[in-house]
Amino acid sequence: MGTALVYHEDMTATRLLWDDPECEIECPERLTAVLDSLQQRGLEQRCLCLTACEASEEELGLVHSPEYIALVQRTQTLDKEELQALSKQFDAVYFHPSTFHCARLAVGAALQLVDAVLTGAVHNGLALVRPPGHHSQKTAANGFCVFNNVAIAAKHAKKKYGLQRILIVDWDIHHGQGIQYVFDDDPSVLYFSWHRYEHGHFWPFLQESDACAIGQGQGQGFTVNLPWNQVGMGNADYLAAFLHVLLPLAFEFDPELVLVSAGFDSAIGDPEGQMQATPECFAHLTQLLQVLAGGRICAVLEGGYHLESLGQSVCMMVQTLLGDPTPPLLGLMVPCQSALESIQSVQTAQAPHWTSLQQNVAPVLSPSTHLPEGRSLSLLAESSTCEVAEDAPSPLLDGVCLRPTPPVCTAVALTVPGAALALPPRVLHQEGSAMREETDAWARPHKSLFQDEGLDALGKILCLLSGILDGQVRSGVASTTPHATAATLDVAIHRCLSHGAQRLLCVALGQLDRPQDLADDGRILWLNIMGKEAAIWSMFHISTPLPQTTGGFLSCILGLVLPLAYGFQPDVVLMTLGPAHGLQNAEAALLAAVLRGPAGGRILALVEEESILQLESTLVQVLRGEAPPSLGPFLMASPEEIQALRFLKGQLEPRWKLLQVAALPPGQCSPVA
Ligand code: Q9C
Ligand code: ZN
Repeated sequence: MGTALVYHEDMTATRLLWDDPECEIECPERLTAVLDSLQQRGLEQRCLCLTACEASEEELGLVHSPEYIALVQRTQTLDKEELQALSKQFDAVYFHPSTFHCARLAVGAALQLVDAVLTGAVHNGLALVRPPGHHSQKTAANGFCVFNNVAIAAKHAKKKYGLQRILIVDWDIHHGQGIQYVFDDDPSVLYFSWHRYEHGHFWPFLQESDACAIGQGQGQGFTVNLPWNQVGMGNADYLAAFLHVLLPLAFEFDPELVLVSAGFDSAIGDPEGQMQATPECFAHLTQLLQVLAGGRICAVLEGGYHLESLGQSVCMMVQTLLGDPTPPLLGLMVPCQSALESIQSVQTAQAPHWTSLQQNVAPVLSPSTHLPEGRSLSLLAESSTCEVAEDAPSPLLDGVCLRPTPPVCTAVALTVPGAALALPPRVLHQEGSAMREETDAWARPHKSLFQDEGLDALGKILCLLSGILDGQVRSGVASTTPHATAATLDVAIHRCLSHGAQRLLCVALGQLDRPQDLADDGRILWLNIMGKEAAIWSMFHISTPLPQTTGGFLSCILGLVLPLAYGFQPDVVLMTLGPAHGLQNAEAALLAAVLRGPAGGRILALVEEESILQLESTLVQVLRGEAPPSLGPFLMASPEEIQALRFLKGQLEPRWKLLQVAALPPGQCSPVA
């Protein structure tokens, strides 16, 4: 099992044969640049490389008309003038004598990838293709696209494997209107696209790209458009879109397969998109999608025209598909006002169709907080434009981030004999221990650690924690002895601080109080998920009840825990399952999987002995990058759960801007000028 790369070098053949400034950016070097970066970083070698074959006419016919297929076929024998004349009949398209062959290979590559994933040959993969596909339609080429690779792949997955729910995530910076048209009335395909829109002033200038286009008939609610109305959207904006729109819907939809229309013209440096998201952002977007559909992700290249940015972004995605931890996301984690408005417009348009959105909309500012002219007297004045913050990293394209993987991916330190019998590769069963004097010194304030095997367990945990802090080990799972979980966590926190950790995120489940002597200086973000009442002692000391429904649990993770965690940008995460933590296996796995993101994969899971036997192997799997098990059927959050979350979010929003989902009152979609 692993990651597939599907490719054929013939796809570099098609190219523009005449002068056309609009089309010249879709060039063969796009593919060679991507392949070079993958090779340079040793990533191609780690994938299962498959050679693409041409799709059959029957397969093309899943989306395209026989007449259109015949028209593209005839371009093989046209001369340059004829090709140019035909190209003019379409919007932003060029044909080349090799176009038909390349476009059939592109579809074939997407289908082979779906086959490899759905037969279980690989977990996930990427098809590197030209021409791209998401703009092409039943009877028309459009926007460099000839056949609709991803739409055909979705039809194929439905037909050949009987899939009933497929999610398509289109993160290319253009609206994939071709995909939208194919599945407009089809509730079995949830199509999500974000795109540069500028109130209809950006190509392809369509009213149906706006948020209020939600699908037709049975398909209402299964088209999700998030229009960006300004350029300059960055990591925080993309992350907010995933946490507050895409992921709540995706979990409620519960897809069996995720297809990604993976265009990287949404990344920094791209001349088309003019956005600011860094390549690392695509590692995080990928990792967030990996918790869906058992990790079955098929990505297919769409746009991406800045060769350096494209190469780096693809590497980030592939490395994440391979299971490596994500690099930290840099920059201010503050979504801009325009992004918040866009996000709210989608929430408003989609809310009638999705339980998770009806319940998740944050307290909308009351009318009195709006100035007469409709501008918000908002809490977010600091972030009212999308310009890059001055202290944001300089256009990172100079610094090549190699994301070295430590030899030991995950280590396990256990107190229970018999656990950890069969560990997967690159997982270390840690036997080593800290020096006895050191362990004693750390344990001294805690009586509970001197009982039973307490000191032995602590010695192992200290050794594992040193490994994580020094970078020899990426992540770990450790068990604590009975009644000693709180004391162990206390020692672990002080150990991290004494090592020089600048920011430490503690997510504590069950009966664990915040250690008494911790300074409230912003170095520790303490989040307790337990009990009945939501409570806030400071912006860094928060308690929220553990929801009892899947819907409530997801709202808590996506709407509260992750916005706080990404906003805090911790060096290390301590996730602790203490007494009476009440978490199901699948919930613990999901939490661990998503908490790998904010701290570059540096996470230690401390689990009380009682739970370790049933949790150990699942936690190890997700920390290595495998998908968590399904949470089971989606159950609506209870009113009490929603109320608690609303209260917390309202209180915390002034400090933690990724929590914000409401900006202006819902705007109506207006006709394109
Ligand atoms: N400056 C893909 O990315 N030209 N197609 C727009 C606006 C057409 C993009 C001109 C862009 C097509 C797959
Ligand atoms: Zn594009």
